Amino acid sequence: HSGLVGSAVVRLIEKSGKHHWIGKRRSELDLLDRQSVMNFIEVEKPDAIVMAAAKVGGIKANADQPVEFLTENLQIQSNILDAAHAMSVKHFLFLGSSCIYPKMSAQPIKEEYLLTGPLEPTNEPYAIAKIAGLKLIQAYRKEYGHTWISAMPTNVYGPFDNFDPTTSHVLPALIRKFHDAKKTNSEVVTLWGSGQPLREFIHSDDLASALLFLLENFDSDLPINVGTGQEITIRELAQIVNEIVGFTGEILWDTKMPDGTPRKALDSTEIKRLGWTNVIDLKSGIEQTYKWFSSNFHE
Ligand code: GFB
Repeated sequence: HSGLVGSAVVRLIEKSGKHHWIGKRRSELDLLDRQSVMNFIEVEKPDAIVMAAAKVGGIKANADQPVEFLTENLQIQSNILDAAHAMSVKHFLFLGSSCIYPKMSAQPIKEEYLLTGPLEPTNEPYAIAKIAGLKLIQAYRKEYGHTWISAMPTNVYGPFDNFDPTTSHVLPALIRKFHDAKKTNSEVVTLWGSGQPLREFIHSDDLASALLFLLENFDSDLPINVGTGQEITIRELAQIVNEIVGFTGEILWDTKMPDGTPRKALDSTEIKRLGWTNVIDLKSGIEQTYKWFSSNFHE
C-alpha cells in the first residue's frame, strides 16, 4: 500500500470514506513468505484484496534481473491468491500490465489478443509471471466459482514511484534526469533508445479510481484494459517533462539502449462502456508528479 499504485488506492479509499483499509509495509509482511501471508489473511479476513504489490521496474531493470522478475512475481501472487482462496476472500483484483500482450500485436490492443504472438524480450519474464497470475484468477473462477477479476493498466506514473535513474520506468527517469541535470548545471542529459516508441500513460490516481470502479462494476473471466487512449512518443514525452522541469541543455539519445515494444496502445473500450473514464491529462499529471517529487524526494 505504500508504492505507486497501492498508495493511490489508499488515498482514494480514505477520500471516499466508504471502506476500511488494511496495509502492511514490506518490513512488516514479506509477501514472499507463504506462511506469513496465510497468517495475515487469516487474521484480517478482508472482504476484498487489491493486489498492487509486485516486483516492478523499467526496461533495464526487467532486462537485468529476469530471475527476480519471474520468480518473485510468481511467488507473491500465488501466495496471496492461495491465501485468499483458503480464507474465501470475496473480492480480488489482480493487477497486470500492458506488456502481457504480444510485442507486435494489432493496435489498439483488445483484451482477446492475449497469447496470440511472441512477447517483447526485455520484459518477457515479468509478462509471463503476470500472464500466470491472470490465468490463476481464471482458474479459480472456473474451478471454485470465485468472482475474482484482473485489470491490465497501461504505463502508470505518479507520486511514490521509483525515481532511480537506472531501474525506474521512463517517466520518473526523465523527471529525475532533467531535475538532476538542472540542479548540477549539467549541459547534457542522456536518454535511452531512439525516442520513437509510442507509449500511453495513466496517472496513479486515475488508475485507483478505475480499480475501485471495477471492484464494484465488473465481473468477467477476461482481463480488462485500463488506459487513456492517448499515445505519445518518448521523444515528445521528453519535451514535455523538459519544459516542466526547466532543463535548458542538450538531449542525447543512447541508441545502444533498447527501445522495447514499438507501440502498446490499449483498447479501453470495455471499461469506458461500463462508465469509467480518466480525468487527469498527461501534462497536468506530470506537473503534479514533479511537484510531489520536488518536495518529497531526497536522496
Ligand atoms: O518505461 P520503460 O522503462 O519501459 O521505457 P517499457 C519506455 C521507453 O522509454 C523505452 C525509453 O523505449 C526506453 O528505451 N527511455 C528513454 C527510457 N530514456 C529512458 C530512461 O532514462 N529510462 C527508462 N526506463 N526508459 C516496461 C516493462 O516496458 O513497461 C515493464 O519493462 C512494465 O515490464 C512497464 O510492463 C509498464 O514501457 O518499455
